[in-house]
Amino acid sequence: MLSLTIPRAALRSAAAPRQFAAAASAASVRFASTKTLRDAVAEIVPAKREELAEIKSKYSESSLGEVKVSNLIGGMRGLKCMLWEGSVLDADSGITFHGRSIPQSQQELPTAADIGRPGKEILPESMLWLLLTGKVPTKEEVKQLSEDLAARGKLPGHIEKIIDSFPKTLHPMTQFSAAVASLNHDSKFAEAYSRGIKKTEYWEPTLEDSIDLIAKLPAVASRIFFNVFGKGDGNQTIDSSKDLIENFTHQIGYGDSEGLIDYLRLYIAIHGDHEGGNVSAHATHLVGSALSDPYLAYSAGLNGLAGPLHGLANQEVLGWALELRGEVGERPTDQEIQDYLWKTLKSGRVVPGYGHAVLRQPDPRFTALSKFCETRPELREDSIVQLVQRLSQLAPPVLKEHGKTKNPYPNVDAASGCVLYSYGLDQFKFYTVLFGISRAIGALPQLVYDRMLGLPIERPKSLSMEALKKIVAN
Ligand code: CMX
Repeated sequence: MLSLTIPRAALRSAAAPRQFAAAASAASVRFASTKTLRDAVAEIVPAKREELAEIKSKYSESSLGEVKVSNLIGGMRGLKCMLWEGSVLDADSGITFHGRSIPQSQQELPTAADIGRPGKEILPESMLWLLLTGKVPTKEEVKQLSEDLAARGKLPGHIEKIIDSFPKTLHPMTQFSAAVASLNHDSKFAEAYSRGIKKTEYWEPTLEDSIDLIAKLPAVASRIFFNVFGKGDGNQTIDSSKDLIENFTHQIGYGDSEGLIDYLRLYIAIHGDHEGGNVSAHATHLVGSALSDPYLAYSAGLNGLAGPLHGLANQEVLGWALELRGEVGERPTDQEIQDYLWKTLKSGRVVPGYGHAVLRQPDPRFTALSKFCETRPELREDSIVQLVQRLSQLAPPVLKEHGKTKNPYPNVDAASGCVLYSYGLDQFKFYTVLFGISRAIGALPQLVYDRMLGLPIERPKSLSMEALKKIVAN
């Protein structure tokens, strides 16, 4: 198997930026006309810096709206106070990645078939490239990136030992976040920083760490999966001719499910970025702003993702749907579903998978996953997938009548876990870990942007109620 990766020895030595460049050009030998990801990112640096300098000089004093007390006590909803390059979320039309909607991304970004693998869905590698560079990669560039990730994917022995020492009863997300933080043992950013690297060069080892981390997340996840659920082999077997998700699906023991492999490619690609204000993205950005290395920053993001109002919701949705079936049977009537929705709401619980802090229409990610289900006979006929679809019709009127949530429509989590379950991946405590593999391809590119643009440490102003009252009383 031919590896295109940057030579490990060069990287392990936490090379100076010049060496990163040299290593990267060695990686580009195979496809003479094909850029490495590092070169593609380096290309955009001058223009991005110029763009920010222009915004600073022309608009620093322009207002983006007033800050109301309701913003301060209401979770900062709607406050425009963070720069985020990869994606923008519109309340009605949903997410766009560097201006491309999910359907446009599905049309434009290289798929598994484009790099000679079975499957039709977007490769997360393609999405990563788009998020980092703003450009659609060629098939060759994606193939090269896929091979580079495969070459970086194995875990160091000390990390395996750390993961193996966790009790099986520890939630997989806690294990995931702790293992990711421990990977900072080999952080090239931390090493370069302690050597005194210049601020303008921070982005380079940040990029190296980010790519290393994205490459290793499947191995961390599959080791946890093996230890907790006893499936897969825990050995992180990686074949460089397979893409990231195909390798991962093999690692967790589902490599013979072509449907699940393709579903996971789509799932990981479209869960990657959802602009900057969501908890996992924001936490990564916030912690990274203190110049914590990408491992520490992303570990913080994962801790946020593990919350039930955020990434844990996909696990909650499945639990809720199974409870519903357990109570009223496999083929509930519409009335039984509506009654169960009311029962949930009246008991003071939220209906998981519904509502959103920004979106005010059905989540296009939910729509994309639903469309995937429509193309697959094995899913179309599955009772839990059918229940998801019926809920998406029946829940919004109930939530509207309930009158609390500003968005009564399904979000991505309404479907994501249930499809995994249908494919036999029924270890639902693992679902948020899958989301965590994905969110890295959005949150880490922003960390590269943060450092490319020299963004400062984040430090908003807080007020006590006493201080707040003094201001508003005047
Ligand atoms: N079921 C019942 N009540 C809901 C609700 C739901 N699905 N969604 C919101 N509400 C309630 C809120 O709890 C809030 O009630 P209180 O005023 O009593 O506190 C009220 O409606 C207003 O909330 P909102 O402004 O519409 O929503 P928020 O921005 O505060 O919260 C979210 C957004 C996603 C946390 C919320 O809709 C929710 O809890 N949904 C269920 C969990 C879920 O699916 N999370 C996944 C989101 C996607 C992701 O991040 O991965």
